Amino acid sequence: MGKQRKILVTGAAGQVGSDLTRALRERYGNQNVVATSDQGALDHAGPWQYFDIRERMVLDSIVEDHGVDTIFHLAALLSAVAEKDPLKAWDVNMSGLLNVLEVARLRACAVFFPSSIGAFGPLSPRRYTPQDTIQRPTSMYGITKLAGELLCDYYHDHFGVDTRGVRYPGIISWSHTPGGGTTDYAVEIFRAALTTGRYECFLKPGTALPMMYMPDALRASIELMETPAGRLSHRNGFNVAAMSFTPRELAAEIRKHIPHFTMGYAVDPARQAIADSWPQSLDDSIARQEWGWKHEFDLTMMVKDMLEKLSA
Ligand code: NAD
Ligand code: AKB
Repeated sequence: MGKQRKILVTGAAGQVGSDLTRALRERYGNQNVVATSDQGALDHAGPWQYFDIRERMVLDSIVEDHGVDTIFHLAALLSAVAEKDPLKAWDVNMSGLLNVLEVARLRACAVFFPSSIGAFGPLSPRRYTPQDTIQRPTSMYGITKLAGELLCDYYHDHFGVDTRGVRYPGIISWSHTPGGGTTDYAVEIFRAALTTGRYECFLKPGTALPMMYMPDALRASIELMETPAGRLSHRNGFNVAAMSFTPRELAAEIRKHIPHFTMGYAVDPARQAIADSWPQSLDDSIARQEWGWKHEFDLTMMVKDMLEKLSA
């Protein structure tokens, strides 16, 4: 994004959307970033509006009124919530994305669409899962994320829409609670460690999953959108990696700072089944080659920063 942009963020009241809205406003100016969501707290430092992403005409009028040229489309139902109401998840995740792509096509907007490690499935290689490999997700969330990647490719290839996106790992952050995903334990654990000193984990102790600290996730999203288009062979669903750990390893790292912290396990079979179908780690060499992606935070740095920020 070399030029000044007029940006619309959907899902701006969520875990990623609230931090991304702040980061985009710092970079492009408060008035150039419109924050939207169907509910929750929106940052009022710039323009904001509540609407349901399934209402295409409302989306179109916001884009027209504000002269929007770039949409960061984050509104979605996450994996655990989606599995409880799969039809609604299909509706919100797919109708929402289709509305964004149609408005982007008609009004010449660029689109950022975050996919997920959930777009992989049990037939994908589980360690260092490659960029281009078999994808047969078994959760409704994963199905919508894979279909979303393909739809974004389609709108670029057939209509010339500048679609781009990454497959976020589980995102860890301190400023906002997570929205109902399988990786939420890796956020909840920090508040529990600092308050009660104990956490009951809903995944088994040895469940390895790819994770990323929020500052890296924000940078990945903005840097991809700012990359000159000519450098990109892929466009959507870039693997981006930072760290990979199990609940047992995360607890051990937290214990280095809070020695009395203890963790028990009350495994949720639904979320465990989803986690067992996802990669344990990602190969993100394509993102590193094509647009210079590089993570900054590893497990040690992330845990230290999380505890400092939450304590403050
Ligand atoms: P979240 O659940 O915290 O926030 C989702 C936001 O979407 C909320 O503001 C919610 O109110 C809004 N929303 C839901 N339904 C809507 C509707 N019908 N109309 C308008 N808005 C609606 O999710 P998040 O963690 O911030 O995730 C943001 C995006 O990143 C999602 O697309 C998610 O799939 C993707 N992602 C997140 C993670 C993660 O670990 N947080 C990992 C991989 C991918
Ligand atoms: C979830 O667990 O649903 C998200 C994700 C990894 O997509 N955090």
